[in-house]
Amino acid sequence: MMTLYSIATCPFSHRCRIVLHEKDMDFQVIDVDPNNIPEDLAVISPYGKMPLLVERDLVLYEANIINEYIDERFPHPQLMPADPVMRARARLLLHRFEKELFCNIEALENNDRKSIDRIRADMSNGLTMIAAVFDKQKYMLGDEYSMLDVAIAPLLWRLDHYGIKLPKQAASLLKYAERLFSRPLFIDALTPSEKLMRK
Ligand SMILES: N[C@@H](CCC(=O)N[C@@H](CS)C(=O)NCC(=O)O)C(=O)O
Repeated sequence: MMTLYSIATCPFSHRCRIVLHEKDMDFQVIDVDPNNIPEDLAVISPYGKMPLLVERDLVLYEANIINEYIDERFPHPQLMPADPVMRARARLLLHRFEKELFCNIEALENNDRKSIDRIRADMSNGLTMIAAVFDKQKYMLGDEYSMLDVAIAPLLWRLDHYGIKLPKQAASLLKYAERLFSRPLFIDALTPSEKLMRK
């Protein structure tokens, strides 16, 4: 059985919990205290970060790498596109999410006083640029729910929690977010601490 070591409030761990719940398979999620990561996990996690996936002698870290492994190991429902061109595009977009949005998560989590206003504004601008996509389509890659939707959902869930305000032009993004949040499997994947992040 797969074991995911997760932090209950961590958006990266949240991504992996969503994918585990999307697949009909056995798994366990163990919450780890970020201020007291157990020694046996610290030695197998090179950067000391969660999430961490352990399955027999396989140890994986980095949420997107973990998620692609789960998706390939349990292909139904498939979350990465089957077509190589679409798959490459999906990987590029996952990369851009990290470089342009999720690179700010640590500062948002730490509520870094000096830079927090600028970071919130950058996040708001970055997300507003994506919003136009949802004038024409239901999900990030078209009409099918995919790994791209999994990757962005934890950030959209945390907008209020991180103090990120979106302008009116981003209304279609907020509608899209509600579409993601209403999926029963999305709700199953939330930890009690995440449930408290939104009223
Ligand atoms: N790039 C990593 C980021 C993981 C990450 O930053 N996890 C944070 C929690 S959100 C963590 O483990 N922090 C504990 C620490 O740094 O000691 C991924 O995608 O998995």
